[in-house]
Amino acid sequence: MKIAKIVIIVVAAFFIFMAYRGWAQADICTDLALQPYGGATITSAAMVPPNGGTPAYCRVTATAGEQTDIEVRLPDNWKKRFLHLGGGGFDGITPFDPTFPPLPVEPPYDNLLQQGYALAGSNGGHRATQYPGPTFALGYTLAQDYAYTAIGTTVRVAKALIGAYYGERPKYSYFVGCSNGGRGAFNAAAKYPNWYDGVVAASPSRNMPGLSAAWMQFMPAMALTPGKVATLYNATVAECDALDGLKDGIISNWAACTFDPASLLCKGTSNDSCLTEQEIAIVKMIQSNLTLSDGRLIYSRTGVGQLNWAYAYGILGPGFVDWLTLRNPSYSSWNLNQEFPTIVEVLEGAYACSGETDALAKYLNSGKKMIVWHGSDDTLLSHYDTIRTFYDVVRAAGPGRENAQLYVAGGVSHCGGGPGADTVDLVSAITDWVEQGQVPGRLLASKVNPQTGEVLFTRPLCEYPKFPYYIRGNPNDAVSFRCKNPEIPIFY
Ligand SMILES: [Ca+2]
Repeated sequence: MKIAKIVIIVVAAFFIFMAYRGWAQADICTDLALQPYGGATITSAAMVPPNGGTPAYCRVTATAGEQTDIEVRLPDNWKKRFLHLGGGGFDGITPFDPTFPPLPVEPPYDNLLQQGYALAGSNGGHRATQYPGPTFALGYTLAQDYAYTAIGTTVRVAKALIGAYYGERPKYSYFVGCSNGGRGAFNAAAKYPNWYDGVVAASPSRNMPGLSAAWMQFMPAMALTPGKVATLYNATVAECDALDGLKDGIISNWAACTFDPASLLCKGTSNDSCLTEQEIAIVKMIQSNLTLSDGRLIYSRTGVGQLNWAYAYGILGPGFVDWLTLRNPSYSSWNLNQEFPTIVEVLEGAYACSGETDALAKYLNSGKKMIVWHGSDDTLLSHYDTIRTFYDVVRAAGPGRENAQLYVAGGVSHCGGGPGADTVDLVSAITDWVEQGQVPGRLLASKVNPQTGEVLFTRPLCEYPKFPYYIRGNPNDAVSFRCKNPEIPIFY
């Protein structure tokens, strides 16, 4: 009887303590709105109650500089981890915006909160509601924030809030992003190396001068009908699919694929099942390295998925060249050799848009980690260029090479999609590398039904230059494949 009473008192005391702790933590959360942190004005701070497996978290919104909007989520079960989420495209919304697409290389935010990561992200320095598309680029400060400084602002604010809320700084800090957010990952490592331990750059737009020029050059491809683009894609798959040992609609051994678009030349009248000589020339141009008249390579050839989003060149090329570089929206006399020095001077010189090779090499040599991932069916950016520029960095890094890992996902489009296995948890991969010293090697990727969440098939994600080669057994199971080197690996 006496023991039972003591147990009841202890249990009651425990619950009172837990409730008090909850209230106290809620007070600490709302108190964050009372003063600025990291130079930002806190616009709201409130607890979000637990929901299913997602722990309660303190949700903070802040604004800094001209238009940098920041959101930070601080979970109750914090494991001393900080994860900075990159943006995308021309930015203008935070990665927490409901219209921001989920990334296949990271688990959903609720899962990340469950795993004890404090999350943060920004709108990249401007509000899309006021500045849609590239229109922000005419403002120097907004353009500079987009180039990279919004990253520094966000990490400063997030770490100050983390310090105030938990009473200590994060032990491990990461950055993950895709496309423009992949460029952000390189900039995080290059410009703010002391703030991060590991970064994940997915489908990155790091080579901003090269890709801006490429999109301008590629604009004639906008004339190709979707039917002709599909004919080209399907003919390439028909010829190259089995080079990886399995006809599954995925070209995993893309390095060995030498499909010649000239084989699709129209015999009679042009229709969607063939290409004219002029169209073949456009395709060959897009699938060749882009060079200046002096022979200098500025953007590597593109993969088989490149033409699928050709319509976007007309927004992206002028966005980065007319608006951001030349600051002249009505510019119309594009000339590659004439404009390229200006593009480099503005995007790399003035704005420092691209993570610098020497700074990235230094980051790697200090023991910090980097994972780079790109789909071989990317619809906007060249995985060949990502490979080429990755090797620029690791060659410069020397012994720091061991701290960088590259993956090319066969048949995957821009930041996911396409026939290939696009879903892979690179946040866990970088975390295990940083916190446990577990070097990421062969990883497990899957193709998931976006409606039902059902796993349709799995594939190994092999460390570059290896690709998944089918051996035997269930073609939907990754164990039926081994990671194999192509006969002629592409390193540049
Ligand atoms: Ca195949």
